[in-house]
Amino acid sequence: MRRFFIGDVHGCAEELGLLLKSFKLEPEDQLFCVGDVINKGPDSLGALEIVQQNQIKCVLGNHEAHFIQLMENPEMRNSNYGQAMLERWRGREEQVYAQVIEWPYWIEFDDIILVHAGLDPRFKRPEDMAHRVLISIRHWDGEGQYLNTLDNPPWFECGSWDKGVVFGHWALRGLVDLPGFKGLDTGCVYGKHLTAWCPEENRFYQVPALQQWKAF
Ligand SMILES: [Mn+2]
Repeated sequence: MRRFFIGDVHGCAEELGLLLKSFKLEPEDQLFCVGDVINKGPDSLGALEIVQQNQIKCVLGNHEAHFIQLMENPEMRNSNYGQAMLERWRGREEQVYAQVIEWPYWIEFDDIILVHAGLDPRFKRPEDMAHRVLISIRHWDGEGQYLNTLDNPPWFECGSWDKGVVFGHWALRGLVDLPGFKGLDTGCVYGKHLTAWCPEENRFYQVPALQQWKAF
């Protein structure tokens, strides 16, 4: 059995298909996405379809969490902003909602924690951490208030955990390959790469973006 952890897809459905092919999958293999499967890129519905067809287990990214929030709050949903956000789903937003509402904030294995953005350095267990930290942290300010202040150190330099942490969410930083930390957002939607990591082989898999889908 091999596990494949796939970085931020952001609607790059074609690249996701190519990446899956490169694994040369065997029946026992298991597939996981680090969240932010949707938005920004050319084909979010297509990406979600591939996730479903291949039984890829996903954790929530900030983009899915925001979509859920929009769907669950009538005042947000009915605003001009909300309507514009929902238009991209072409009437299939209920179906998308039914899919992403099943995704957890993290998945824990014997040896690995999978989470979209990262962990709160003050705690050992994701159960004890705020959801907003799990889906949006990059830099650690010491108290969990400001999660993206560039002067502060990356969260993974501020704590230690018993298990390896696999995450995404940080395209600007790109691939993180440290003992115990694998950061897989390599900016496919920005014209860079879609990356996966297989712990059983300790190997990265990458496909180049077919084009730059969004300005960096
Ligand atoms: Mn993200």
